[in-house]
Amino acid sequence: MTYILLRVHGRVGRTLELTFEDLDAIAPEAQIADVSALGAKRPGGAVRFEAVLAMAGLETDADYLTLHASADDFHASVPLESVRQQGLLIYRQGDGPLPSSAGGPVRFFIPDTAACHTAEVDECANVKFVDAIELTHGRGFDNRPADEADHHALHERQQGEHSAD
Ligand SMILES: Nc1nc2c(c(=O)[nH]1)N[C@H]1C(S)=C(S)[C@@H](COP(=O)(O)O)O[C@H]1N2
Ligand SMILES: [Mo]
Repeated sequence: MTYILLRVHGRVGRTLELTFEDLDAIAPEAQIADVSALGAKRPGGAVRFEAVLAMAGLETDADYLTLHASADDFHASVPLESVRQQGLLIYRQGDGPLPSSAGGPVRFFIPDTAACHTAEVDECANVKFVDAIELTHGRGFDNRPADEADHHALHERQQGEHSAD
């Protein structure tokens, strides 16, 4: 499996196009064996977002991180500093890729998030099906649900999708 899972672009030193093998090759110190030990609902292995950022390099004015999931057109933009150290990219289960049922191929995960739509960095920012990470100056595109009604509607839709597969 050598196709590109994740593109890292925007205000970076160089654009990255990462495959499963690229993520797997990142240093063991930056790999997390199982995120369920950190409170994730499903098991999975992750790599520290910071390690990926180090590969890309950052322009000095980059201050927001925008997570893009084109699969279902979901996007979240959060202050870079708030997730820089804690953010994880879940990308594997055992030796294989993360299945879409667990948010794969790549799921962003921030341990200890605030409750949904209570803060810029909330559980809703744990974006599933991430295919691009964009570094920006100022807040990027974000279509997380704005209030409880929108949030409820989103979860109802997802419920429908899950029971359909
Ligand atoms: N791609 C994508 N990621 C997403 C969402 C979504 O609709 N699409 N929903 C978000 C919201 S609102 C929440 S609360 C969590 C739910 O995660 P779960 O499905 O693992 O419970 O995923 C977040 N990530
Ligand atoms: Mo949410």
